[in-house]
Amino acid sequence: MQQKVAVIGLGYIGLPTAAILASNGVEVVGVDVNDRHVDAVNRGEVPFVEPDLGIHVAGAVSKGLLSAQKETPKADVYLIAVPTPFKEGYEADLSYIDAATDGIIPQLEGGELVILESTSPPGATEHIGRRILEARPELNLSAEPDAKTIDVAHCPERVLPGRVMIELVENDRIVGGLTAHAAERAKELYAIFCTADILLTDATTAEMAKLTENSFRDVNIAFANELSIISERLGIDVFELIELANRHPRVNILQPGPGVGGHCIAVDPWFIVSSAQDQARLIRTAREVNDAKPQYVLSQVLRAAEGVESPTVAVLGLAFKPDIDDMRESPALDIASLIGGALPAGNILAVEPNVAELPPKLAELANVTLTPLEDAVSKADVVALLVDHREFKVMDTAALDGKAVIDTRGTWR
Ligand code: SAJ
Repeated sequence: MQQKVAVIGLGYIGLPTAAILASNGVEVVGVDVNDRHVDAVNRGEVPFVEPDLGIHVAGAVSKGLLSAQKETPKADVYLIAVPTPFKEGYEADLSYIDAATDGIIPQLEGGELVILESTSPPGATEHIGRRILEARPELNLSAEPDAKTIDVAHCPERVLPGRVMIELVENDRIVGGLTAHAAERAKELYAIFCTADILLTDATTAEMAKLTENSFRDVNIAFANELSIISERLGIDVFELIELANRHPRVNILQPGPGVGGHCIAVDPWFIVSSAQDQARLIRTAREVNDAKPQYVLSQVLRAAEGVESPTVAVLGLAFKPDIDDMRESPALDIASLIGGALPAGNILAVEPNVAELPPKLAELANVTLTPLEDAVSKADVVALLVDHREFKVMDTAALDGKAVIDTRGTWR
């Protein structure tokens, strides 16, 4: 049967998913509150940077299989891909999910499938089910479907920004249904474009699986970050230490850095912590260790600048990871701003090859300027490498001679 799919939220996850479904012949309507996203998609364009996404969007729009609008239409399948930030106290903010659900509710007739893709705290999928029934008591979520049944499932996204179009097809998927029937139906939808295994479970396990993946990384990076601080105290090179320890067949430590950024790994573990406050001790501590790293890097910079009257500090990289312009939750950005605040008489030269102007957080500091790499390094007393962008990896390190260098990523060793 030909299905019509409505994808709510045309961001980093929703738009690629809408485009890949449409590229596979499914009729897809994208829904977004943002005019800029709606207009861009209807012109066949992508409002952000993601390799190969443009070709898929342009192709699907020109074939009439993908369009975008602000109102939620009637559809057979609704796929929710909206943000889940956290509120004060690290509790998940479900208001975008609620707004998306409220847009879907009036369109339901019975027989539809609603899938939540957004990374969510345990219980969010059940919450959607309850919200639907509260507004429409004539519908049901029965495991033995009838004409008035709504199937609800969670299928968390797990794609790495920069590799989304590849990983959407090649990564295994986890589908958790409120009922086995809902999970089976969601699996059929993902099987249209996903060539890897699609594993079925219940909704809460699927929610936790996603949070667990990102927490695993966070805990492992926290271990590496703690080792980096211990190593400095012991006067040894943490990167050599990890390289050597990783030669053990069952050891695989990740890399230390200036902290953990992005909208996923730095956020998702808090959803586990806030749903099991007393039990999630290691996960909470890992978050705290990683969140404390920017302050530690600031203290390294201040120590290196000690004794210089108006120190010039080159800060290399502002993004949250290499070769992108994304500064969400970026520790590098925090560090640059901490240094700017701590050295009012200093001259902070921020180098970020992926942007044309400083973000507001730094633009408001009079002593911080966006500076080309060579210029910044040659003028600096202290050079702090915060992101391993390709430009920094290939630069001539002879330019660093005589300067105090803080290489948080081990790029120049
Ligand atoms: N980082 C380190 N050391 C490392 C690895 C990463 O300090 O050894 C830092 C990075 O510098 C960055 C942060 O961690 O600041 C996160 O970067 P990342 O590249 O590891 O991950 P994200 O946030 O871009 O994407 C993650 C992915 N999750 C996992 O690898 C388990 C991706 O698959 C998820 O889909 C995504 O989160 C998400 O949307 O949840």
